[in-house]
Amino acid sequence: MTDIISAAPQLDTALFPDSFLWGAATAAYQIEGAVDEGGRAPSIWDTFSHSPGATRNGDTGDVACDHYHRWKTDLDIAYDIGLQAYRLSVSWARLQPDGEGPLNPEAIDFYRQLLGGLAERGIRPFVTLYHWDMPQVLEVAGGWPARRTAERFADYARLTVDALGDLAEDWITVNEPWCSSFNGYHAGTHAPGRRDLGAAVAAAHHLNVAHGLAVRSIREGAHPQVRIGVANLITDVVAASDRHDDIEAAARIDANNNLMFLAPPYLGHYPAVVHDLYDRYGLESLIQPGDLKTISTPTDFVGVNHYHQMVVSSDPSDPHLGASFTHAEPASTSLGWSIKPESLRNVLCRVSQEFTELPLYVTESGASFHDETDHEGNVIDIERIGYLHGYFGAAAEAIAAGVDVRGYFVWSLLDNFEWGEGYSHRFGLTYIDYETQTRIQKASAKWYRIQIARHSGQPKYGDRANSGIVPQ
Ligand code: IFM
Repeated sequence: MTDIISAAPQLDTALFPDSFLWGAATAAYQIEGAVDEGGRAPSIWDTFSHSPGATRNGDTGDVACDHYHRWKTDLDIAYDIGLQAYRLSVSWARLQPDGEGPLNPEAIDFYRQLLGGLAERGIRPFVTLYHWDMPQVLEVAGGWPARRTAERFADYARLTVDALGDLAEDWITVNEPWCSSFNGYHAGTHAPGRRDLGAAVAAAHHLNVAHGLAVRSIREGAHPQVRIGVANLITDVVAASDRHDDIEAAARIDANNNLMFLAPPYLGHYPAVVHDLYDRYGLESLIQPGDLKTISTPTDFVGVNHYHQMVVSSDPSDPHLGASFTHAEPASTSLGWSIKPESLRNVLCRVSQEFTELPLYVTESGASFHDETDHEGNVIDIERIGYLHGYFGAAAEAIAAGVDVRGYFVWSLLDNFEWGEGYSHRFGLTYIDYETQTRIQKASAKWYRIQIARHSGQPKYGDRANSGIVPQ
């Protein structure tokens, strides 16, 4: 293993600023399990994953990585890798099982322990308030297509930051609203599994409103000084050719996937191309006076989740966007996504040039493979090392071009429940044997530890030497 890692390509860590944060990310429903414990109520993902045929192999998050019970082990792994920052999400269905009213004290206690464990290990938390596990009761009441859900979310956000904001200074309101709205309410491939484009458009606008209302409500709460951002999935969209119809098709995909969620918070409007697509599905009539001001309430940083490049062709047979796409060559992950590092550089440069001068964090980027243990029990994920080497290098290129990239959270710290794909694709730096819940640091985790140590030699946040934690 050591030989393999030392033969692997190494990052030029001098290209990253001294204060650069080396992190990894997870999300509650993907790792916690314990869905019936601690006063948690069902979320839309519990309902969806238990619906026949909804996920690959009928997989659910019922147990997942059992992180709810094994969080100390997992934080020790994070520490051992040398992570300086860890992005996690808190579960709305755990913290506020009824979708309104006071928070659940057992859940507060759990997350206070978890955040306290990070503090002990000198790891800076970035906490996401909504990574897709809305209480089912709110979906029954209308879900994201109902405006009231945005108001419920703002209340939950404020109560949560009031309860935990002394332990975490960096908060992310909503993760990837494109997935929640269009996968959840139009494609039906994510919870709640609806197939109604009008509902998806309403969900998209209300997720944007939810973000803005949450920023305001947090600022009125007990910890107004916390730093706040939203994490969008930003895809590098390119036209398959220089033909006019392909370029127009790419613009429509870009409008749907990127502009609908990037323009309102930073530019304060929906661009004409978004209105052209969605006014006939009710967008204009959903926008109430003051909404765009609310959505563009100032924030402190931008979360960029990025995975791949899409190559788009005009496709008149597609009734939604008149477009079809392939994933860019040359290499691909187990999900068929391209491994094309310049796509990360492209989106980082684009966000800073076209949308905002706020600091950027790569809040997710990573690659799935069908990792397996070898005869010695090791997981030699050379492809993932190649991916990380390329994508971190692309972040360095963006930094060299003047983009203020402050950190990078590898998706993911652990193999986990990959939503509709269940457990069939592994994104982790850490291999999970789901039968035994054994954790094995993959070669990529060991490679990452070396890069972090080469860059910094010591942690950037807290004082690890005095933490009292002595990991194995
Ligand atoms: O696993 C997901 C994560 O929850 C959100 N962003 C994309 C990842 C990989 O699909």
